[in-house]
This record gives sequence, C-alpha cells and structure tokens, in this order.
Amino acid sequence: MTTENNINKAFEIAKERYAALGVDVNAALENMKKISLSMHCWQADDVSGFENQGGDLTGGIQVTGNYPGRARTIDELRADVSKAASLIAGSHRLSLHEIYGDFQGKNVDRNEVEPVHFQSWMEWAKENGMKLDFNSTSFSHPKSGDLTLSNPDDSIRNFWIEHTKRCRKISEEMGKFQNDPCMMNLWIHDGSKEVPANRLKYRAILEKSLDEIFATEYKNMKDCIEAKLFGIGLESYTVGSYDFYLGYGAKKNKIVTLDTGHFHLTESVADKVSSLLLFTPEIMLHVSRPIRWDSDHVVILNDDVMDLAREIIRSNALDRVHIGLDYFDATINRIGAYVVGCRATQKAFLLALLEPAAKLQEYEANGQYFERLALQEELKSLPWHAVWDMYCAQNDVPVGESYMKEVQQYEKDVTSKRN
Ligand code: RNT
Ligand code: ZN
Repeated sequence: MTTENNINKAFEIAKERYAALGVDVNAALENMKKISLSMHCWQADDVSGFENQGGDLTGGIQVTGNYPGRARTIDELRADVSKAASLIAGSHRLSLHEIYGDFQGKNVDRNEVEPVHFQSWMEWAKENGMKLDFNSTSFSHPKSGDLTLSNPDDSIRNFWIEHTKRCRKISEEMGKFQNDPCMMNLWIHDGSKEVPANRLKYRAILEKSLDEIFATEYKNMKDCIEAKLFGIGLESYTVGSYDFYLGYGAKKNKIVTLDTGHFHLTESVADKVSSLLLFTPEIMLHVSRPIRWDSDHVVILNDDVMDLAREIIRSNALDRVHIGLDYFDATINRIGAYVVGCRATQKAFLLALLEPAAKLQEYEANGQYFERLALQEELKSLPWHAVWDMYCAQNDVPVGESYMKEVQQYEKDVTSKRN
C-alpha cells in the first residue's frame, strides 16, 4: 500500500542513500518544478482536428487503432486534456495544431486562419493554468500533395507560405496573451516516394520559402523547425532532412526540433543535444517512441528517453530545452496514453536530476573508468521510485498506479459514451 506513512518512510531512506553520493533529493524535487511538458493536443483525437473538411490524415503520418471514445469536438478535447493533466504533476503546456482552431462551424481555409480562431483557446488555457504552443498544419489538405513549401508551383507554395506566416502571427498573439513565448513548430512532410532526379532544387525552394516566412520578426513567439528521416509514401527523399534544418538553424539562429522518432533507429538523439546547444539558440523536443519506424508509440521509460533527459540535465540546459511530446496511439484509452507518456518523461528527468553527475565527472577526469562504469551501473537500482512517489504526493496527483482507476472511471463516465 502506498500510504502517506510508507511514502515518507521510503523517501527518508532514499534521501540518505542519495546523500551519500552527494545528491540532494530535495534539490532534485525543486528542479522538477522547471519541467513543464508541452502536451500534444493530437493524442486526444488521432490528429483529426476541427476543420469542416473532415479529410483523411495525410502527410506520411499514420494513426493506427480505433479504440472507442476519441474527442470529436473542442469541448471534448478540452475535457480530455484537463483530465489527463490532472493526473500529471506540475504545470503543463498544450501544443495546438492549426487544424484545432475554434472555427465555429465555418469553413476557414488554411490561408485564412487568424488569431481570432484561437481566442477561445487562449482564454481556456488561461483559466486552466496552461500555456499554449503552436504548430502550422500542412498535411491533410487538398493542397498538401507531396510538396508544400518546397513546391515549384508558386500557387501551391505561396498558399503554404501564407498559411505559415499566419500561424506565426497566431503564435505571437498567444505568446503575448500568456506573457510567455509560444513555441511554434514547423514540420512539413515534403518529399518523394521515388528517387528524385534533383535533390537540391526542392531544398533551395524550401530555404527561400523559410526566408520569406521568417522575414517578420516577433518578440513573443519562437520558431522551431522539425526535420524527419522519411514519411510513409515518401520513402526516398525528405526535403526537410536533419542536415537541412540543422544547417538552416545554425545559420539563421532558429531552434531545431528533435523528434525522437525522426532518425535512424540506432542513432542516438541524446547525443545531438550537446552539439545543438553549442550552435543553435535553444532546443525543442518531440518526445516519441519509434518502433521499427516513426510509429509514434506512447512514450515509456526506456533507455532512449533516459539518455535524452540525462544529457539535458548534465548540460544544465533546462532553461534552453522545451519538452514537447509527440505520439498518437489510438489502440488504447487515449487519456491513459497521455498520462503514461507524460509520467514516463517526467520520471526520466527525475532520474537525470538524481544522478551524481559531479562524482561521475570526477572519475572521468581522473581516468577512473572502472569507477565511472560501476557507479553508472549501481545508479540503476537506487531507490529513485521513492523520490518519484514523493514528487507525485507533493503535487497532489495519484501516487504509483493508483491513477489507473481515475482513467477507468473517466472512460466509464465520459469517453465510453461517445459513439
Ligand atoms: C510528424 C511530425 C510532426 C507531427 C505532428 C502532428 O512525423 O513528428 O511533429 O507528428 O506535428
Ligand atoms: Zn514531431
């Protein structure tokens, strides 16, 4: 039983154990307050959004599963996000895609969207103690095709330039409203199924489009550019590859988004953090879980996520890294999916904060590699979970697996009634 007494007892023992290694668990708990997750709105409704067009999901991404109860309206989505957030410690952000605007049943095309379509979101977020982040949406639209911002056809390209400029303006308004910069993520699927005959051409067009889009300077939003290895149906070539955006970001001082599903599966995303910190202003994360491809499985506490969090903490870079999530699993309870993924990400950061980094670095500097290895190995079985339980208890969210029954109850009362 996780009674209050047991939680306190276990915490006291853990505290001593960590103190012996020079780790202050209370300082770690204090630092956890700096970890604010940007929850991705699209887990609640399988990346459908609220446009009137009601088209299929395109752009090389896929949602699998048809678990009942997906959010169908803004109100349902807001209720689901609130429920999930109530089971996750700390204060959160919500990352909205453009297609989640409050369009009031009107047809608002992507090149017509305005801040007013997000006014009710800004107010809702304020009332719910959340900050907003934003994403332009170039997929799932009749003009999406295989090429958007890198399209040689100016009528298509300009349409998407207009869309993206408007999204930056909306982000600026959000940032101003919430008195905290809105992170705007730009991801486009542009690519080709078959081997292209000219790779340079489309990348040069994309560079030109980005320059046009970023020409206006804003103070309350920050631009993030997200690369990808490939999309389904676009396997041979991705215009916005990692090299492309890393080069663009380093040259033009833009934030590169690292989506952990967007690399070769044996490539370490964690290893990129220290390099980006040296050459780009900040880092945006899309924490995800690729299984064999960019499958966007629910994030769990695996080595990849732990490595990533550790690199950020070791670099003392919490104030330069924005932690967004990006996965969409429609095979299980969607609120549960939020909670599992968010809590796993938080656990990874807590583990990283509990690392006796000074000691390990001292061993390394002294060439004591056996000691470095041995301690790294021992850390895996230290009682970090007692600190985790305390973190949840202090933040008034369910401790351990006890949040499961809240998700079950919400399913019974709410999501199971949606047909
Ligand atoms: C797709 C990218 C992108 C999307 C969201 C919906 O591979 O990861 O971030 O998942 O924008
Ligand atoms: Zn992503």
